[in-house]
Amino acid sequence: MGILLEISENLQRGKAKNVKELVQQAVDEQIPAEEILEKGLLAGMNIVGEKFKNNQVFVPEVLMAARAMNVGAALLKPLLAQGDNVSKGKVCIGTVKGDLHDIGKNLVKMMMEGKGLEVIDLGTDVPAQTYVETAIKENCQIICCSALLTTTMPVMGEVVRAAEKAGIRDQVKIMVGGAPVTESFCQQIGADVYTSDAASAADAAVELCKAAC
Ligand code: B1M
Repeated sequence: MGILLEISENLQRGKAKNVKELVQQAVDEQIPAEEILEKGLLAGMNIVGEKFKNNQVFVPEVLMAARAMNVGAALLKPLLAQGDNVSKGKVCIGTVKGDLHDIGKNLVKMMMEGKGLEVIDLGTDVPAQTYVETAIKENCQIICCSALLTTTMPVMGEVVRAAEKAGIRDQVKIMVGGAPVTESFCQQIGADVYTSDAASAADAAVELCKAAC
């Protein structure tokens, strides 16, 4: 069995210790970190997601898989985050109010840090006002919102409106993403940029910061 498949299968079984060892082995074998992430960890998480949807696995199994995913991703972090130390811009990021999913948000953060952006992590369950207050206090060029639930996506619209109300909408860009979010939803709520994955979110954020300077 290929090592990436082994990572995926151990992640699906929530075997964090095995995942950690296998990811380290893959790194030692010089497999690129992006490939280990995509074809090992994320491939396994996608299968868990499908099984969760079909009631073949339940919350405890998903939590164990998520833990294994985080352990593996933490090992890859220094390899994915190889940007220089000069800050290319400042961003605050969080998963919106009512939503506790943080794996994708953490990946976006990791990729952004890798591109040299300074990232303030607001965590999960973040109210619209907190994004805006942080952007003002910390002088962020971008607010980044992640949502994984169709029921929490509307909070992203609240963030746009809160930024307008605070009078900072022309000074801050708002980026949105997460599995149920789409380009048309982004346009509908008046956000600036939607990207479907963490790597393109980081690229887009760097471009937005360049344009803002
Ligand atoms: Co949840 N869950 N979950 N869950 N969970 C989903 C999202 C779901 C699709 C599963 C399903 O039914 N198929 C479903 C949502 C359905 C819907 O809204 N229509 C669902 C549900 C229903 C729930 C609960 C309500 C279940 C319950 O309790 N009955 C509950 C809600 C809790 C809450 O948030 N209030 C719940 C709970 C959980 C766990 C706690 C068990 C766990 C989360 C653990 C954690 O995050 N620490 C969990 C998980 C793990 C999932 C699935 C299986 C995997 C999500 C994930 O991490 N994917 C998920 C099924 C699925 O998505 N297929 C599911 C991997 C991650 C890397 O992808 O986050 O999409 P993602 O991020 C991607 C891109 O989207 C993008 O970059 C990332 C990688 O490139 N991206 C951005 C993300 N944010 C971005 C921001 C950007 C740009 C790109 O710019 C700012």
